[in-house]
Amino acid sequence: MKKIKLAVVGATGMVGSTLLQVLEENKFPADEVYFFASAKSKGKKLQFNNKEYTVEELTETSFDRGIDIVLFSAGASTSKIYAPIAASKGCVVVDNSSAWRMDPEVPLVVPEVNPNDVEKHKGIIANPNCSTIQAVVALKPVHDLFGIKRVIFSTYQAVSGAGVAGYNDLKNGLEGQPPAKFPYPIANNCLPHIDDFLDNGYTKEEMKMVNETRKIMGLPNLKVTATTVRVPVFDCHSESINVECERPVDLDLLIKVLSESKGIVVQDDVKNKVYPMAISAKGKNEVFVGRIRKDESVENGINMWVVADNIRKGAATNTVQIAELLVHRM
Ligand code: 25A
Ligand code: L14
Repeated sequence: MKKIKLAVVGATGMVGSTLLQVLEENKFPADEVYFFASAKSKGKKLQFNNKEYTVEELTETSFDRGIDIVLFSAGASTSKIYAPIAASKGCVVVDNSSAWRMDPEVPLVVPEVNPNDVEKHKGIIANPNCSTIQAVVALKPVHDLFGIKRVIFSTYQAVSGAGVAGYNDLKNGLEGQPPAKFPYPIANNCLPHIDDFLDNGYTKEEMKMVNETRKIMGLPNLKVTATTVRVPVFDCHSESINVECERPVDLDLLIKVLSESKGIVVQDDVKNKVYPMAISAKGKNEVFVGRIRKDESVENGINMWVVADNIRKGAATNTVQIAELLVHRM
């Protein structure tokens, strides 16, 4: 196989450090690795595969060394500037930010759903929003079996989605301190407000779920709506997903197919109080699905409860899986 030179931008962040862990765990076949972050982290030491690396400051010349794949997790403003520079130097960028996701030239990929879209890249591939990734992993088997017609997402999102600052707001808030990142206390509270509000009354996070679900699933006209809520949980997003299908639903068949789907673990045994929970999904790469039942208020309706580690499958794990798809095609 070709020798791979890999770089990580934003290596010191919450997502970046998990990227390093997942790369190690998956034995990603990199022969050379480089780590970049902002000037603030320049010179910081990182351990990777039992070797010490020094973090470099990201600059316009960072990629002038024959790098094959760059994983970006440094926020949208950094990606807007530096991803095209990396691509122009011959790198393939896998970008974790919201900067490029809806660009028609940029594939938006969840390997369990649309793996072949990676082949359409022109230098940049986008990693979807965390809430969207776990949702489409669960929706794909439903769509293949019964055809999805309308989807309603209601999310219960962890503070780790907002990075170190979000984490600190919950930790400090539980000790009575005022928030620094969120507009109101998150301790003992639920905030129906993730990312900025738009003119249509929805938040950007809600519209990411709507638009990215359509793009990843290749269903541009899918009827879909979302309410996204920040809850006082450190790690893992939980979601209630209500689906109306085209065809009659066979629940036993659905549960069988979900159980056999790659990347999904079904936890659905309510008699024994078995259902997905944030505390059990933490640190895992899979999407956990349970409370699978009919919505009897409509024809062909289903309700599901879907939980995943937002920093793993919602960010780092999905990014590494995209990079693995690229390596297999090199
Ligand atoms: O705009 P977006 O796309 O919506 O993304 C906004 C934010 O979302 C996170 C990410 O935060 C990003 O900043 N994010 C991105 N994709 C995500 C996803 N899929 C996602 N969250 C969830 N799901 P993050 O904390 O994960 O990562 C921040 C990293 O970005 C580096 N960075 C920032 N600007 C950069 C840059 N790198 C290069 N060039 C730039 N211009 C940033 O590096 C970090 O690695 P750093 O050097 O700024 O951070 C150094 C160290 O400081 C610690 N730290 C930061 N804040 C605090 C802190 N420690 C204590 N308290 C703090 N308040 C960091 O942990 C790091 O060790
Ligand atoms: O668009 O604050 O990927 O929980 C994911 C985490 C946006 C913010 C993205 C959060 C980010 C979101």
